[in-house]
Amino acid sequence: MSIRTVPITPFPDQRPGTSGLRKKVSVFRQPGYVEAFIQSIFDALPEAVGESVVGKTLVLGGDGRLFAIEAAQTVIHMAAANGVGRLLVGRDGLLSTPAASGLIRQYRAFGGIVLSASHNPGGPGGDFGIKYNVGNGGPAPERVTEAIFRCSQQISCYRALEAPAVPLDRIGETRLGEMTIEIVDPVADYAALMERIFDFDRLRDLFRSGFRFRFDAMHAVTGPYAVEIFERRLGAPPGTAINAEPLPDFGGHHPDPNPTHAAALVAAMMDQNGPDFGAASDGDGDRNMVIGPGCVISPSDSLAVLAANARLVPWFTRGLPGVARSMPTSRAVDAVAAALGIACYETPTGWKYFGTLLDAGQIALCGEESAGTGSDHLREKDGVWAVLFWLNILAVRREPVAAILADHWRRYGRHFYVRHDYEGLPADRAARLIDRLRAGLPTLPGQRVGAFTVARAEEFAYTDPVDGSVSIGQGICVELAEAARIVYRLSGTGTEGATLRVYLERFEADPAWHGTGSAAMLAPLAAVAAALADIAGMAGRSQPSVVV
Ligand code: VG1
Ligand code: CO
Repeated sequence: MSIRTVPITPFPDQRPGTSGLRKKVSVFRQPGYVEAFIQSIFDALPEAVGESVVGKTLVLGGDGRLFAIEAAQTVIHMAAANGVGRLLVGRDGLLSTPAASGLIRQYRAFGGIVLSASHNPGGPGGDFGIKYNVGNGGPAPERVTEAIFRCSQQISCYRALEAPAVPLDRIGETRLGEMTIEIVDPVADYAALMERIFDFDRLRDLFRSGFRFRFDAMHAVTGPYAVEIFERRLGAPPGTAINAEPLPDFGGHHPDPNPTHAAALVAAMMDQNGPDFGAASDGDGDRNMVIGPGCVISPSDSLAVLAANARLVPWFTRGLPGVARSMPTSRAVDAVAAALGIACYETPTGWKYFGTLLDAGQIALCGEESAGTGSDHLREKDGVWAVLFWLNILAVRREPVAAILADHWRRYGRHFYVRHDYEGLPADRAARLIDRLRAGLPTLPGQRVGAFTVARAEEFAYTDPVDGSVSIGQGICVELAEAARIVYRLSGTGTEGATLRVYLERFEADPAWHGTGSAAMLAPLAAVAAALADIAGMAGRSQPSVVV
């Protein structure tokens, strides 16, 4: 076995986005592309986090999508050549993103590499991705991802061990050169952690009482987790987890748990004789969609309900020190925090911004409007955990989901919410649209737009309250005097052109309105949002391509 040092020229497009580097599978398949990025991670760490990987433990896993096995072998051979001491790998290369985060923490690893493009589609025409997580188990902060990008632009060679592929299908230890490889059960440690967080006895009672639950794993990574936890440990009937076998192309579907892509689950939940509770998660298992009979729960509302009911869960019996949400997420959780008298932080989009607050103990629960919810139990959003949180609440309260929601809105008011995505825009046009909005910000306050008056208009910038790091250009916010808000930002996870996201929110205290649909309540605001940004003129679109 010998270490090869292979000359390579930089790829210009290796800047990580909102959550790692995501590109088409065909881009990742270019000779040397994966190698250049992985070597850049190893090269960046001494400067970015103060230590190299030499002699350290790393965690490796992914969502099993097409190209994951090839990429895992590349990472393994490069880790050995770069001096990694021990590599913990999920069996068959599988680890959900939250499980990887948990393993990094549990084994005090130096960091981890997650091979996934998360909620992006997979398969030959789909996407692949690589994400680096640091020692707290969370996504590398901006400082680290920028250092990785800088290294990728200066790279001249990578190192890899010349050796045959390492079998990943059997639990246990092997060696590759000087490196120890430990193949671990991807589910066991994660399931044990969930048992420490939630009231499993009560959950078993719930299922014994005949409670009907359906979990759609969308042929992505959470299938084995769902079968083990919901069916084997909690006694939900076999078949509770559907589409539970991870497939490289997610069965041809898009593993994004929203009403559009999980339409069959939504249809089942709208049926008179449907289950009592439904849920789904995404490619790498960090997102969740939760849904009751006849009612889809918006992720922003879900975060607020979890905050309000946190004490029902053993992990949180002493209450929450504080909560956080990403900026475009609705302010439903702010209302709960205010009532509880705890802090509520507003961070830029992306889980990496919650890490310092969680580490400092300033928050214990956080979430994003994009169906991500998580807590201080690890440092990623966590789909199966969020579903267990809801089940735990339902097991204690024994009320229908719709009643819990209605009660929540009566108490805190309802934040009507919707997101409009305009996908596949030419990048230059999308950038011009944002530039134009930015340029117009100073003139907006006081202006009358439709039935609304602009109260404040700004581009969101964030100073991390723990480490003082500053992130700018995080979205255009237009605050309206009528308890409403519009946010515009460009996606940082897409791989085709640009995606404009328009987030619409409007608060209503009066319960008489709470039963009205979001679309109807937000239609006037949507019209104003489209007009203010001149989406038709600037982007040539009269309708969003996705509404969630
Ligand atoms: C999107 C979401 C963001 C989320 C990110 C990663 O980013 O808006 O809230 O953290 O995806 O989620 P963007 O930049 O496309 O809006 V996942 O489950 O794809 O890791
Ligand atoms: Co994800």
